[in-house]
Amino acid sequence: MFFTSFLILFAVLSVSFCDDGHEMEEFLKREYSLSKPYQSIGVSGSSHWELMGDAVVTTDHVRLTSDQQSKQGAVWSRMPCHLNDWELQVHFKIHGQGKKNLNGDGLAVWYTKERMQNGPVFGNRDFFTGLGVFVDTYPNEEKLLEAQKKRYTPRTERIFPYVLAMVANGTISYDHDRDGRPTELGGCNAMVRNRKHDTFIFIRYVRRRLTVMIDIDGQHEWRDCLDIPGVRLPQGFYFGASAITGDLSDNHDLISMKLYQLTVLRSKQEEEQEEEILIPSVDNTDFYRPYTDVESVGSVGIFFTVLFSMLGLFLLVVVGLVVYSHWNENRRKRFY
Ligand SMILES: [Ca+2]
Repeated sequence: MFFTSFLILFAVLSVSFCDDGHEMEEFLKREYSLSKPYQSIGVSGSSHWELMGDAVVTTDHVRLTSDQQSKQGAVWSRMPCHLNDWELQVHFKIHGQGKKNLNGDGLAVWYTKERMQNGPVFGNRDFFTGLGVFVDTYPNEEKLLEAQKKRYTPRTERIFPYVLAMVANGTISYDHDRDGRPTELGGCNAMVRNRKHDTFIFIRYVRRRLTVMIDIDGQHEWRDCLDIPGVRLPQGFYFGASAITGDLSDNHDLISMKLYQLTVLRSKQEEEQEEEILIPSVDNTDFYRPYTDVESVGSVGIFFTVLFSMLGLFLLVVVGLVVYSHWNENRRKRFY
């Protein structure tokens, strides 16, 4: 009951965050954008962007990984971003020789406190602080369950490639084997691989609302992917992109990342109420670990069942002993 009231309260709060009737203007911020020609990226300290790992620059793109096994690469902005409201348009291309599901692992777009640290999360470190938007091209959980000869339940079913957003505070791990399901904020299927036309992801953060859209069908139309209110991202984090290959591979190419500053008119009252965000979080904490919650409710349930059974048994034994001693006493009385 308490939990249900909590959910209702969260729903009401969420609705108030949905209200977004303000007009916006956008300005391209060149210092946070990456586009052709990619002059002197990673070559000197003068560039706004820095390369790492296996990433290389050509005239047409920044190739985060080539279509070869066990590669990882990234590109990171050198400058922390202090904008309130922004929109990042990412033009990318994922392509390779592998047939369906024989390719991997995907690419990620970042807005994080940390930068230039390689690791297992699409070529970036785990336990990151900030936002990650992943284009996951390999269904790890499905393959794992197949290998264990377990059935794939509709609840966990997804069509890959899958776009997913995660907000973390430095203490949450990305579950690679489960394709990030336990920490997923939202996501959508996106058939982005080996397309002839251009493919884009659009990440908008306005008034603490995170919206991700995709344009992947060559129609120049944005399609909704996820829309989450109450997302708190601090200022002063870094934009970046990374990719990784394992046993399976793909070319992960970045053609451009364009950052737009959005000017959102806020009332004086709104500005006063706006407190500085220090740690990334999402207001509706139900978003976190929905699967582990279900599992832990299950184990809690078992715990209480066992506990109450034992208490019941104990009570029965006590009642039994009392009845027995009374009966014994009465019997003795009858004898004497
Ligand atoms: Ca995966």
